[in-house]
Amino acid sequence: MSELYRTEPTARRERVLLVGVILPDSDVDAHDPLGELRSLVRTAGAKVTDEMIARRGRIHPGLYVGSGKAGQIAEAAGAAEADVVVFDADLSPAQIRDLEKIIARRVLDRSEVILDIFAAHARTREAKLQVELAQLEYTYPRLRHMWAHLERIAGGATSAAAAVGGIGTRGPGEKQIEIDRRLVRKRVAELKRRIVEIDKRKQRIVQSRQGNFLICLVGYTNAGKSTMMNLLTGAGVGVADQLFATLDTRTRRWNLGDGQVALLSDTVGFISRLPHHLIASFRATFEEAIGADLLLHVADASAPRVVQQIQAVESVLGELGCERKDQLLLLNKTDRIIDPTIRTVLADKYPHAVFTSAVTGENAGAVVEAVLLKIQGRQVSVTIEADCANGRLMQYLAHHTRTTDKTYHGSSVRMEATISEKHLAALNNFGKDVKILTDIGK
Ligand SMILES: Nc1nc2c(ncn2[C@@H]2O[C@H](COP(=O)(O)OP(=O)(O)OP(=O)(O)O)[C@@H](O)[C@H]2O)c(=O)[nH]1
Ligand SMILES: [Mg+2]
Repeated sequence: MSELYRTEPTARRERVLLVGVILPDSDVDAHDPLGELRSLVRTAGAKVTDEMIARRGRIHPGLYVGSGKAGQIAEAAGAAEADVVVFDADLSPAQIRDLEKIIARRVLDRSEVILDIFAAHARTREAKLQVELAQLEYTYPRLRHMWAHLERIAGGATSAAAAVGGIGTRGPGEKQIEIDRRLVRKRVAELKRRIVEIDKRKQRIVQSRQGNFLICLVGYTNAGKSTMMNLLTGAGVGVADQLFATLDTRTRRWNLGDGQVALLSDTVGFISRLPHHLIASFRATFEEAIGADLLLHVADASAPRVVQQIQAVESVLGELGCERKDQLLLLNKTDRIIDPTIRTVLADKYPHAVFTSAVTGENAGAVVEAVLLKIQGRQVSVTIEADCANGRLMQYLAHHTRTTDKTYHGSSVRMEATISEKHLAALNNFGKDVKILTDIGK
């Protein structure tokens, strides 16, 4: 069944009508409610030909929007010569089926578009298996309804070809109609088994790195994580002005100077309302974040919805059980902030964040310093008296202190040194071979 997996983008650019549904408690961008869905659909390779907004007091259980609105959507789709109608919502398979009957075109929801992009961007075997599982679990029940009345839709759509390919059909595709439910269940079980193996292997890899300080870049998709990885480590990983450009994690050595080395990993971007199946099946990809000592949260400070994006990332981190991890917020893309008051507002809201630009390198030094501080703790100046005969102690001091003055008295040495609080505390392990005489940094 693996040959069913297709990642080739379709040759023809499909025409899409976007539909946003605003409910009283909707948290959408008032200026551009469909902005994110538009980017998603474009990233999936389709062309947005028209957009509509429906305001409702509550969701219509059968059709999501009311039947009058569904009729208007059908008319607008016809006028825009749209092949597909994409809703900025998560629709049930039954809602999709009933909407398709009225609209006479393929209807997709937001999660299916995200899954479609993941399918097109998955490169490694591991990422492909994960996407396939998520699609079989999420898209398959929806596709089944679609095939049942496909012929009628194909007749009604502007292009019959459009109804059987393109956006939302990558991955387990049109041949799916021939697959019986039992086989799908078998395949899902098989994929889950293989993904558990991948997950275990990944956990072993992450564990084998213990002893190193593990840092993981996390953040909203397109925030600049991969660009930041390149700036900090010279890794040369792929960067694109696209949503979900990165689907595979990379880990690189990061030399922070001062004798300090860490491992830095890049990860899949997050998005608000990330399909639950994706989080579950991409767990192995998030293993880096789960096992990290420090999360570097990269946010696009030039995005109008940066605050909501930061919240969305925090909520996904919560789902992964990472909410209590040590974090450092990097407010990236400062070179694109036009209105200086935005910077002031953000600085007020996130007083511990570092403003930076992965493209111009602004404040890269401050990022390194902030990370060093996280790794080593605060630096203090002290006078230390140590027994020179203790070789291990001498080595420890050479490694973890910067010394400005040293005087020898018999078999002991007295040094004026700068040391991190963490390393200073660890000096207790050397017992009476070492004495802290002054602690002037506190
Ligand atoms: N102007 C500006 N553009 C940036 C900056 N950082 C990243 N970009 C651009 O933003 C786009 C996305 O960057 P990526 O590094 O691919 O973002 P990402 O967070 O890895 O995105 P995904 O892997 O898709 O989740 C690219 O076009 C980058 O060149 C920045 O500081 N300033
Ligand atoms: Mg990336």
